[in-house]
Amino acid sequence: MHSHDGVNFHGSHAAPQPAPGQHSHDGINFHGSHDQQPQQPQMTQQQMQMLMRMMQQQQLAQQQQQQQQQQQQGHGHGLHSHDGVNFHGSHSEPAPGQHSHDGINFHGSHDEPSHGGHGGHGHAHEEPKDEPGTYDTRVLPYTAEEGRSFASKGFSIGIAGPVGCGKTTLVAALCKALRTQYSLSVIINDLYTTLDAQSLIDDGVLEKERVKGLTTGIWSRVAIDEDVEDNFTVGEAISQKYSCNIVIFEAAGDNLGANFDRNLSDFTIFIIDTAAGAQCPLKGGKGVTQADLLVINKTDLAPHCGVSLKVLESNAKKMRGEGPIVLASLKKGDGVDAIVDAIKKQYEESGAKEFFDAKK
Ligand SMILES: Nc1nc2c(ncn2[C@@H]2O[C@H](COP(=O)(O)OP(=O)(O)OP(=O)(O)O)[C@@H](O)[C@H]2O)c(=O)[nH]1
Ligand SMILES: [Mg+2]
Repeated sequence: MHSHDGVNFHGSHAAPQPAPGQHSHDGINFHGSHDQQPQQPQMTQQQMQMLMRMMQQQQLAQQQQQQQQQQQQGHGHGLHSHDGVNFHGSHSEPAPGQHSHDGINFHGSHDEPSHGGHGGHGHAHEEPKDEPGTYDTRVLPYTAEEGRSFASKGFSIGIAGPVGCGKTTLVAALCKALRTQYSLSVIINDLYTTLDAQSLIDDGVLEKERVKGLTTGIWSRVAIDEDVEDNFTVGEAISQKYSCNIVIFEAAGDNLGANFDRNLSDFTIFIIDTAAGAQCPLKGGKGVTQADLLVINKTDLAPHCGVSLKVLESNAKKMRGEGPIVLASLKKGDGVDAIVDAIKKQYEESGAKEFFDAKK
């Protein structure tokens, strides 16, 4: 519902649906309740189109509701839910030919934004606003006891952060730092392009076959933290094909709330950059508060942006408590060692090291 108090405005994006006999707000008379009036205004072409569109939307919402009901009875893909039972992928099976596993392009099935929520979720504007959470209460990685098997998918690192913060720069740096010791692959999410995946290939960071681009459309956040099936499927396939110890997922640039689901990520890294301002971490978002590691990148730019690194870091600490933070200038390679150390520590603690060492 809309509130006009000037502060909170909880938009509901559902199209207004006039009840029979009622008027819509744009003055279109749906059921002719002005019959006695001699000068009934004719519908303009624009009004007709609007009416048609509303009817189509209503029909689509009904279809999605039915689809969702079918899916709830539907299929699990071995993904975990947060309580350790099976996670049911919330969108329909891809049509044959929809996904391409060759080359760098892997089109997710999220191309079309749908009225009332993604693939029938219908929750985007209905759920109460959630809290950014705290580092201490974050969801921890799945353990072997909970069914985490490195045989199906390598130790997974999820890198998220706003557009342009330096995710791909970090992916490239990590590949260079880890590729001699580990079998790696990377999956790069982007809205509509595979530019980042291609640039990693062009830079010779990894062999072409080990780099997959995945397009999410507008569902960039959802693709890593809610409806992760596309990433999960590619992550498993590529891990098994190349016996990967480590798979790195880059999220498409998104907002501060993006945080990887544990099905995708044994170690989550969230990046912000100094140009976003010293207040940025205070705004919260699960990425800032609950990622396993927060990287504050582009420290070299701080003086040019009038940003105090001290204030920025202290604001980040306020939001993360004991959660680790690395200050970095990834373009120059500063901070990469600290990030690699944190990854290796978690690789060991997760049991991945023991698992892969035993296979040697
Ligand atoms: N000055 C400076 N520039 C950086 C640094 N790290 C990355 N950049 C630059 O920032 C720009 C964006 O970096 P990317 O690594 O592509 O950022 P991204 O987060 O992957 O961007 P999207 O995938 O588009 O969201 C590039 O021009 C990088 O060279 C840094 O430490 N300092
Ligand atoms: Mg990128």
